[in-house]
Amino acid sequence: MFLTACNDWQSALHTHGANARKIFDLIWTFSAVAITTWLLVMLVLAMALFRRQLGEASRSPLQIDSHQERRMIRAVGSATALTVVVLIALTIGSFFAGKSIASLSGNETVTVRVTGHQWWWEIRYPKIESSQAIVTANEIHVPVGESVKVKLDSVDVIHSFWVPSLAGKRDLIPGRPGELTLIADKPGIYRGQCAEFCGYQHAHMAITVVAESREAFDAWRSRQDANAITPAGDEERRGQAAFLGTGCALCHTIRGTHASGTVGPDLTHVAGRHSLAADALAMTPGALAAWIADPQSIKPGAKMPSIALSADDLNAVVAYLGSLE
Ligand code: HEC
Ligand SMILES: [Cu+2]
Repeated sequence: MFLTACNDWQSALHTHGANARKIFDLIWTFSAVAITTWLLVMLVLAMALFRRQLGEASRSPLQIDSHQERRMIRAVGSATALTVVVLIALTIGSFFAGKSIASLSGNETVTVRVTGHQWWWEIRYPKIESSQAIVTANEIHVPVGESVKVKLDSVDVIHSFWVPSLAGKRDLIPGRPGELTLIADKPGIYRGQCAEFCGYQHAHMAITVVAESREAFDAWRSRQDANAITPAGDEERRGQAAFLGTGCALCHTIRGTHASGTVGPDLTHVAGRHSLAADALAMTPGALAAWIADPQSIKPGAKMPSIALSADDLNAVVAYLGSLE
């Protein structure tokens, strides 16, 4: 339902938030001025060529008409002055757009920390009164119409956070935290991408923003707050044992078990997400199995090795992870 309503889910020209709208206005202003200038230049060029054809060129270039010379100096002088005025006007416009984007910050109701990793996004919601800190990956949930502070950092190389329908770009620089304010004024699923080349799988480093009502957001948050469910059936129990026994736990955390690795995404509620591996795959049992069986064929170079599991163990791990909503 969301997706059909939003084929404009990743476009700076289809804005769904105040921050993105201000940038959109600036895009239009710059484009309009540039197009007008180009048309005027073309018009003057055409006039000049036309006059040349009419015979002015047959006059000797050495014969100077001082009256015409003065007119030309005046014309070129005014065009130069106009160019300077336009440049200054655009600079001022850009300055004020930046200022009004900055003025959006200050009354955020939700804070989320986004940490860039090669090639996925770690998402953290700090502790609030009613809930502990939440860690998830590649998917940010926000309440519609509320200001959300996004704090940005990276643990390896420079990445760039860009969800064009909602806000402008901001780099994630290791050791130099940045932030931006994001407001979604319509429920929906918005896609974003890393916008700074960060290595081999840069193109497979997408992020999803789910904008939902305050009630749905609170419900999501309290689901995330809970530890992972205890496996209910035999298959899931076998899957959990295989997960904990084959090294997955060295890199992944599942709260409520002894798996507490932090190299890869937190998997406590992995099945509740829309996608896998930074939107490289949709979240389905088949995709989950394909990813675990051979992550290197899906995202070559990804920091998860292919681990040999027996077919039964693989199915059991998929059943277990698939139950972690
Ligand atoms: C050496 C560390 C490491 C080991 C061991 C490891 N993983 Fe991963 N895993 C990662 C990293 C890093 C990612 C993120 C890859 C990316 O998106 O680029 C990942 C991603 C995943 C994802 C996708 C999560 C998401 O939300 O997108 C799943 C599921 C997963 N791993 C399951 C497993 C299972 C099951 C095992 C054991 C068979 C395992 N991993 C072993 C590092 C590891
Ligand atoms: Cu990146």
